[in-house]
Amino acid sequence: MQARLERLRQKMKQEGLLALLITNLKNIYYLTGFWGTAGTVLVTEDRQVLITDDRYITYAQSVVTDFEVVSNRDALSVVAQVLKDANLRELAFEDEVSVAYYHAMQTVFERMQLTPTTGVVMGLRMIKDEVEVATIQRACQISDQAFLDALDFIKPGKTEIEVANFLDFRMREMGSEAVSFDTIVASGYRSAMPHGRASNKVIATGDALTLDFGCIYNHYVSDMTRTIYVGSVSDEEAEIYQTVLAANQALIAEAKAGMEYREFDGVPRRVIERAGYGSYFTHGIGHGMGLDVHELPYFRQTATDTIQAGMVLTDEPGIYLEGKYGVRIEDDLLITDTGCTILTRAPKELIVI
Ligand SMILES: [Mn+2]
Repeated sequence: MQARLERLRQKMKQEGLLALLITNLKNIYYLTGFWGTAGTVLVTEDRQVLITDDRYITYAQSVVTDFEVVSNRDALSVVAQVLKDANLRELAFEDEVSVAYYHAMQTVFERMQLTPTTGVVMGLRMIKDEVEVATIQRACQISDQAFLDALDFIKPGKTEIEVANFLDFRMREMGSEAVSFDTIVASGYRSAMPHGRASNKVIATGDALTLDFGCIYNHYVSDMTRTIYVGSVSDEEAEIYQTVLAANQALIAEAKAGMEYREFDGVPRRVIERAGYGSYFTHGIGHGMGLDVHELPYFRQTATDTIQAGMVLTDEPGIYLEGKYGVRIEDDLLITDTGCTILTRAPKELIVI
């Protein structure tokens, strides 16, 4: 936690921010260890304060070690006092606040310069430390095991929702606190919809079945996708499957610190293009994940930023033939200086159950 605060102060210095108001609750957890619905953080050059209310104060005092902890339901008045004590006339804030909150700030900080910022703490969160990596790894192990167990559960005649409920419940049994997003179970023609949430459709023999799911373990997420076949698989589906798998594996072979964002997307995309399915890979290759299931960085074909050691990124190529079927395979990768570590270990060979 101390290291995170130091990194934040360094970044504030680089960006010329004398005081930063942090209202994003996950950013607050990241910096302080406090997880709750009422939290406001102010960081200046020499003070860091967490403001919560009486519902959380005992808990906050027990888990937060590096911040002053204050209970006050009027958090902005506390912020105003700290700024006044330090003679500060400007305040930076996270630009994701609501318009109503911004108006409240304009009232409280009437004579101060208010500066919106984007991605200050989110930028720090891109690089995971050892504790974060270990936590994400556990979340991935839980979803790996739930997938293996689901292979025994899935039968023709079950509905997609029944399969989703099974996955969700198994992950809970293994210690997850929630799903990281609504579980996607998309069978047959619905597998061509990249985000086909589980429906009442009955799974039939001959269906492709895409399972995209993840859990939250100690606040950190997993996010994985596997496509399997029920009863049988056609030659075209098998060819598409092997193409998507080759794309997924090409990125695993190439990914390492220093790779440009556009290459992270480009390496697997070229595999799919060469196979003639380029126009059927309709989304980006992946995203960062951690406290949020979608967080920085995101990948575009024009981005020349480079990926860095400590990032946890998804590798999720897909091919979708509308009205017929689709395939997506998704792993979570930890980027290292020499390559990457695959955090999701569930089998990827073509499975027919
Ligand atoms: Mn994903």
